[in-house]
Amino acid sequence: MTFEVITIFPEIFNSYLGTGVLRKALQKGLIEVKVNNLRDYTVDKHRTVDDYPYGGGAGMVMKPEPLFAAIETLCPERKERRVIVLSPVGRKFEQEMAEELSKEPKRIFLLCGRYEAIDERVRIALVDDEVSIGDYILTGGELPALVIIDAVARLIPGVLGDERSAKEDSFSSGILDYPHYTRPHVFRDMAVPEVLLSGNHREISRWRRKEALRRTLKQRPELLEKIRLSDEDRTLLDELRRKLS
Ligand code: 4HQ
Repeated sequence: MTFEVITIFPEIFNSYLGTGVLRKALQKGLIEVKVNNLRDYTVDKHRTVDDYPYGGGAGMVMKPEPLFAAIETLCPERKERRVIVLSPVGRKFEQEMAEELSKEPKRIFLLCGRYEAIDERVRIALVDDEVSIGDYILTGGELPALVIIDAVARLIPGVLGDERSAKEDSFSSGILDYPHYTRPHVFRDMAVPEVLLSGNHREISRWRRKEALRRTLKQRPELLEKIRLSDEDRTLLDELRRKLS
């Protein structure tokens, strides 16, 4: 899996990619991230990447030439690449897209915009997908690029220490994660639920499922419409709804 980032602020990536799980994954060669400086693909003295918008209006627009030069130099054959532009206008990035990308054999180009916008001809001629990480406005596409790299990388076999971790967390099941506890048994008058100390694994599973459903019902009820519920899930949900009303 190779990510080709294109940015005018390559330094942003050093700290995050140089830390923790991603640093290890890069060391082991499980993922590759090439951070390309867009200004290296300019030809003028001032290494200009932006210009005024035709038609007027606020903010600057990213010029097409450096972006075309970067992508065409890094990947002269159009094959074996997927070009993603980070933009609030894009399709929402969710776990499902992370799973898709983690199986993608091609090099994934992540275009990080700054300023107001990117010249539309870049979209038309080069971009395969526009992706948004959420409905808010950031100052650049660098954080969204890191979000995507992070979410995709942890799904690649070998990146997380324990293969179960990626499978068992929130969203892989379609509902929210259950509550977790570690020692001490009692902390500031709050005790760990006894069932977790019981050693009864069927009871523990049932409790976890119920608590996961409780959280989902409270925080993200729409998720319950999207998944297939077992008979036991329905029973647990009925119990939860009865106590709520
Ligand atoms: N951007 N998800 C880059 C975003 C954004 C988002 C605004 C993209 C600024 C220059 N990108 N431009 N949300 O807010 O991906």
